[in-house]
Amino acid sequence: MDELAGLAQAAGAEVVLRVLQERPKPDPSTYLGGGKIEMLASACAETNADVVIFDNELTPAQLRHVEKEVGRKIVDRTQLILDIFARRARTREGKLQVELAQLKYLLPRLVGASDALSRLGGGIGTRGPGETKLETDRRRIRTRIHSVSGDIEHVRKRRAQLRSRRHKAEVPTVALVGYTNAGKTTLFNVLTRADAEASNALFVTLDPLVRQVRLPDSRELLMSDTVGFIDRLPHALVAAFRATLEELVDADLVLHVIDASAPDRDRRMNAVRQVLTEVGAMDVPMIEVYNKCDALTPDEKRRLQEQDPSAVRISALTRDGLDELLDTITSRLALDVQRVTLTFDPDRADDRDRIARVYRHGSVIQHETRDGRVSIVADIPRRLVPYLERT
Ligand SMILES: Nc1nc2c(ncn2[C@@H]2O[C@H](COP(=O)(O)OP(=O)(O)OP(=O)(O)O)[C@@H](O)[C@H]2O)c(=O)[nH]1
Ligand SMILES: [Mg+2]
Repeated sequence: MDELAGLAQAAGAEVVLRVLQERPKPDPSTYLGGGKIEMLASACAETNADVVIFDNELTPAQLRHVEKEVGRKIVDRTQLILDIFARRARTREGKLQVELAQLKYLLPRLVGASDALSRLGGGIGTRGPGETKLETDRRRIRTRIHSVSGDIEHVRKRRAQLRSRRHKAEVPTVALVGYTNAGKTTLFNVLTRADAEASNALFVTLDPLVRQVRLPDSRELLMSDTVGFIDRLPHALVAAFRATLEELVDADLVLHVIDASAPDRDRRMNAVRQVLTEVGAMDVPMIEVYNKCDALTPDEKRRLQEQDPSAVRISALTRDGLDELLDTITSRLALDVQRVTLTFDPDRADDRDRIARVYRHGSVIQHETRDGRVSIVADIPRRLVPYLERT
């Protein structure tokens, strides 16, 4: 319920009342029991609530029933999350992805519900693609889904091209993932000296950002920050954000950023792993990074250490543990430096290209030309040695 309240705030609502119902399972047609609905209706009247938000997904029939009985706008968890995403999306790609998810959420809810269209994008902030399209029929939605999917596919291809160009540059990519509010952007900013927006609200970051990280002795990597995850992330959203999430599958290393101070830490970690599985990113090498360790009591710190001795514990806020984190990243990516002697034929174009890359990625100790051969002694990141040696 706390998380739901956080989501409601992120959508611009103020929480005035929380209601729980305990029953083995929801009523298939009315969702809540009869007494509970009456109680909810009068509580809404007393507190002047405009909207009732449910932590679950309601069927169209349940939704209509509750709406009629309570006389308030009803929003379910999925719609709430879609609404936040709609408010936060900035780039064209982000907006397209959210629109696709909203349309897919809407389509099955159109059946027999003449008022359903007015629900399109109608969470709290009402920023969806809807509203202006009240009269849109199902066929037009299908057409729109088709065209948005096409646009997203286009973006996906362009991303793939960018990625392969990056691969050619032989600079490894590290992707930050984690539950929303875990501190990904804060860590990203500290490591890349960027100033992306970080804040104590849910789903602040939607559009992926990639920046360079330069370490001492010319080690170099690209870091990407992206959308956070949440428990029961609407499936339509995961599907729509596939283009964004595919960046993860292609990363050389994933940092799973964990809010170590969250009371429901394990549940959140599992939610992240589930999304990673869904987008096929479980095979990418991963480091679990426990962030916000400054907010732990000494006792909690000790327990964390005992539970997982190999975990990296940091605080992006106080910068504690960042050196250790960088060392771990370095060794996992084989960025540690190795001294090698390489010889090249400067008459060959591919060798001239290799020489340029030795200078770009390594530090050259000695450069000699003898009998038309170039011989270079250099310190080079271990992962690049196979690329730079003559074959
Ligand atoms: N105490 C403490 N707070 C932190 C730390 N790192 C981040 N925070 C706070 O946690 C909140 C969320 O940080 P963000 O960096 O925006 O989190 P995020 O994972 O990018 O979140 P979304 O983009 O919304 O998914 C902010 O209020 C940060 O100041 C930390 O090491 N210690
Ligand atoms: Mg963020």
